Amino acid sequence: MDYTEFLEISPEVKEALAANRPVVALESVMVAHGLPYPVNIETGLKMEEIIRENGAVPATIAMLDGKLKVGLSREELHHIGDPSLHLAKASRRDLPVLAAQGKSSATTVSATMIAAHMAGIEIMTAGGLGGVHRGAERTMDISTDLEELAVTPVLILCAGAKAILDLGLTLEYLETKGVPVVGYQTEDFPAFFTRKSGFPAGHRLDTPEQVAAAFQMERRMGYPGGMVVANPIPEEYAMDEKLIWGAIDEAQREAEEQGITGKQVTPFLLSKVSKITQGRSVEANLELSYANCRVAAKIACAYAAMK
Ligand code: PSU
Ligand code: MN
Repeated sequence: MDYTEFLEISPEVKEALAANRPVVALESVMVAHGLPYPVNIETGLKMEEIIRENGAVPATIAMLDGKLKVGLSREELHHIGDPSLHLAKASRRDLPVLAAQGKSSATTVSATMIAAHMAGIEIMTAGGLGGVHRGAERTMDISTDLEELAVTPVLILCAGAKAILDLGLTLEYLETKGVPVVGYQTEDFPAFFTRKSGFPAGHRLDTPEQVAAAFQMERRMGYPGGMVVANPIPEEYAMDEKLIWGAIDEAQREAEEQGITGKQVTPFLLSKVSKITQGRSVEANLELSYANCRVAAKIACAYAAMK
């Protein structure tokens, strides 16, 4: 397929892909909506730097003026992180309309997977994976990220999922959709701010090579979808369980009281949790993101070496 009408790959990423060098895609909602300004931009740049230090080429993805940009320049990253621009958050359903209208938006995991796949990138890392929200039996709020994982062959390295979701139901949903879930050096599916959720990840793998081999096998078997690899937050940065679960419960109650729904739910909960924990959740978020970039780059290197 010729995607050039709406896909623009940076020269650096294009060159790396042509030479079969490892590339790691990054979503942009974390920079646009997941972190406070200006920490968001510094973090976006630092994540790219860490990926480089670990031998891969970073490709942050966003939609700018109707084009899916794969590999943002510094200026473009600053643009994405500028809160005064109120950039939208685009998932799968939004991309065609935004592209037709020439609009700009940060991309969620699902939209980033779509662009990465069009560009030929197979490994990505994400701030947070969307999932089945608490109370989904009433609201039907289930992130399209999970559907995307079932149909698009991209590996997502993340720190598990936040307890703003129903983690048990999120794992059930991924099982129904046939998406492999791997714990990286852990049996337990991590809960983002903490190392354990109490729910088992499907499989434990311990090295980048093992993960790359499993992902390559999924490709050889002709599966259409991707894989979730969950890397627990480094021990020294893990949050106190009582503090974080309490903060999430409180934020959840406020969201219900204020009638927050739809795509506003996640950003609302995250900023409340940050306030309640006096910024400690943001600090943990930064550290686990850096750790994820290291592991994602190593997996991308191992995967490229196998090709
Ligand atoms: N969960 C988080 N942090 C995030 C997101 C989810 O803990 O930043 C973002 C990601 O971009 C994810 C998207 O793809 O929100 C999912 O949004 P929704 O729940 O509206 O599908
Ligand atoms: Mn939703």
